[in-house]
Amino acid sequence: MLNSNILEKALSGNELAIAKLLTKIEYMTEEGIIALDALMKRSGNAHVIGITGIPGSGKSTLIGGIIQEYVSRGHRVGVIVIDPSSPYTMGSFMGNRLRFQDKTLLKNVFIRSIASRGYLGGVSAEAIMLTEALDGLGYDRIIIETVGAGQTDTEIEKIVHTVLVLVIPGAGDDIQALKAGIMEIGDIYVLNKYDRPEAELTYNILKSIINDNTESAYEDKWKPTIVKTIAIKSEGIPELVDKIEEHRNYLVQKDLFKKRILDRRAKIVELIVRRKLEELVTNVIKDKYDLITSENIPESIKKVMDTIKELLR
Ligand SMILES: Nc1nc2c(ncn2[C@@H]2O[C@H](COP(=O)(O)OP(=O)(O)O)[C@@H](O)[C@H]2O)c(=O)[nH]1
Ligand SMILES: [Mg+2]
Repeated sequence: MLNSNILEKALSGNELAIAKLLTKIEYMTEEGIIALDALMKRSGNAHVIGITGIPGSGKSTLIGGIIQEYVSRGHRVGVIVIDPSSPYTMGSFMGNRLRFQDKTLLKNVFIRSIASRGYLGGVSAEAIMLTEALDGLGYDRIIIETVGAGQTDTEIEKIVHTVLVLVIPGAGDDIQALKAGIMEIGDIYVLNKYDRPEAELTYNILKSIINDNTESAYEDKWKPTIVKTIAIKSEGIPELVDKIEEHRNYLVQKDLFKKRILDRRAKIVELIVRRKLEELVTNVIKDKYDLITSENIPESIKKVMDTIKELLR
């Protein structure tokens, strides 16, 4: 049973309660699933933003700026960082400005980092469940930072409303990826580190690639744009947030806002079922190892499948 106290506390903004609740949800405990169900009845309002780009391109620094901009505009921001290596704290987003000690920020921002669990750059069931939870808890702008690795990072577009692709000056690989159409997923391309020497050249290349990629595809479709930023100096952030809001309005107008939410919920079901099936296969193989004969592969497959079907009945 779920201790309803913790849910109430979380809903009233108690940071510790939120952290505990999210852990239960992330690990799919019985209480966690009940809490998620309760929160999902309240979710469906948040605008979800995915940020991808190669390591070191400035995603976290940029998110720090976006957080401040959104909070100053009266929003509550939830951040989910999918990173296999480094755990993030509020401090790492706010740099050395120490603005994170600001009470308003603390009250209106929640940051959670989760391990990627092998889904490099992709989305996991955990990421989507935490998105639903933060949405249900009243965070109305949610940012997901993924470790972008070009080709592997194409799942994110299915669960977020707006995809930001970070590009940095002189990043030949990024530009090649764009040319190959691999990174066509961006709604907004952020050319960060605009203080770098090759910035303008990269901007021009990026602009022509984006125009080539999308020119024919328009009619009334969203036209991807480029925003120049210098995240370490918080330059270009208000313009970027304006663009995100413009994209949000576009989605609402085209009836796509709710559709993305329904897609992400369908994705949760899919991911959890896949996870459970995978566990089942692992267990059957382990428990019924004698079903497997190395001489007859088709027969072994059939036996294992039959056992699984039996268990599912
Ligand atoms: N010159 C410059 N450096 C930046 C800018 N934005 C971020 N950085 C630096 O780039 C490095 C990587 O930033 P980080 O936000 O951790 O990148 P992430 O790995 O994409 O999350 C850090 O040392 C930042 O200070 C920028 O606009 N200009
Ligand atoms: Mg980062």
